[in-house]
Amino acid sequence: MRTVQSSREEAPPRVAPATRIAIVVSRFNEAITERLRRGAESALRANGVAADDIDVWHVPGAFELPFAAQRVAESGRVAAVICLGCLIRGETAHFDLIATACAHGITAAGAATGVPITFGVLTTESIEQAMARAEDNDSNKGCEAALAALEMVAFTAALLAPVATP
Ligand code: INI
Repeated sequence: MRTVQSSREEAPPRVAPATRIAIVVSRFNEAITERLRRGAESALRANGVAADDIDVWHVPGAFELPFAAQRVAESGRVAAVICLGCLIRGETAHFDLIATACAHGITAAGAATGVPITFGVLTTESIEQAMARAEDNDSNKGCEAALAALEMVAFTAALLAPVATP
């Protein structure tokens, strides 16, 4: 039997050389989303992704993330896409609309393209809660989304690997 499962506790595997990963980051609440981007980039670099193999794209807000992520995934340039954004409930009456559209859109983009697209979008009640999830440590949501992307890249590679016959 071949076990190709990993748990959250296990470190994600280091990537194959020249694995290209995209980060799509929203400019809305930029002070937070730039921290998420830095967290994602350092997690990728720490796991063997070369700086030149990280594509960073910016979009206006979280609502635009699914469209951009799907177009980037369809380009065939990258093994995974990391979406980063920040929605703060207090700042918008349409928080729920944007959050739902964003989450559903990102899920649909991954399903439509077959490219792993991960969700590093904060949905918080306050700026303080958002800051706490964007600090320079392992609880940084960008870091988490980057590690999830690497794990899904390994998952996809394992699915495509030939099965050894006895
Ligand atoms: N976009 C966000 O990423 N976060 C927010 O908190 C936010 N608020 O507060 O409205 C937000 N709005 C912009 C939205 O994502 C779109 O960019 C805009 O509606 C244009 O399509």
